[in-house]
This record gives sequence, C-alpha cells and structure tokens, in this order.
Amino acid sequence: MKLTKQLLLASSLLLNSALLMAEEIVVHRSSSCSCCGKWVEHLKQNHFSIKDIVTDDVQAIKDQYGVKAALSSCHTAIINSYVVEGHVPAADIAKLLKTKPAVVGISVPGMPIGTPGMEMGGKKDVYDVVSFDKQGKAQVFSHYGN
Ligand SMILES: [Cu+2]
Repeated sequence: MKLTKQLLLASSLLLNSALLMAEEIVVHRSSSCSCCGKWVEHLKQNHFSIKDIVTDDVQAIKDQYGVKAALSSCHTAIINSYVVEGHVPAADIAKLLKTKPAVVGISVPGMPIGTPGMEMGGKKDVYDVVSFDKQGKAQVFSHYGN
C-alpha cells in the first residue's frame, strides 16, 4: 500500500535524525576560554550530546588532527571522526553529518563576531564555514552575512 510506504519512509527519516543527535561530539577547550563555553551551550541548545574535555593543551589536539594554523580557532571538537574547529554553527555540523563529504573536517578560522558563542550585541561579521582536507586546503562549506 502507498500509505504504508509513506509511513515507513517517515519513520526512517525520524530514525535518521535521532541517530544524528545521538552522535556524541567531543569538545577540547581550555578552562580560561569563555567563548568556548558559550559555543558548548549553543550545541546543548541544539540537542547535541557533548563530551566536554577541559585541557591546557588544545594545540596538541589540533596537531593530532591536522588543523593547520590558518584554519585554527579557540576550541577543537570531534564528531563521527570529523574535526569541527572553532565557532561552527550547529546547523553546519548537522549538514556535515548528513552529507558526509570526503574532508578532514570543517572550521570557522579565527573568532568572527556574531558566530555562535561570539555574540556581541547585534554586530555580525561576514564569515565562511570552510571544509578542509589533509593538506589544509580549504573550500567554502557555508557562507554567513552579506
Ligand atoms: Cu572562541
């Protein structure tokens, strides 16, 4: 029956999104980084399950996962073997998990104002979320602002 098929499709879609959120994100950040904590709050609000690792040596994690200096930001997170560097919006992490591109991870290099965790009133920088490969070659993944 057509209806049964639609019901099956609907339930498998629900299952997919449930699985997506069940994926744990491991966040490495230093205790002195307040914007990192705010980004973790942003993930919580978007129903991610979070393993929050406070460390004095976030750079060691960046070196381990191949996050080059030009791509780096304050905190480094890992989800489903992907690197999520810096103040990446939750929607882009969901997009990463859904589209599964052949990249090392995604990043918002630096700390643009107006990214999740970097709110400063109504001020918003124009910024890109980039994906990057092992060589550190970056490509625009999402664009925000004008
Ligand atoms: Cu930050």
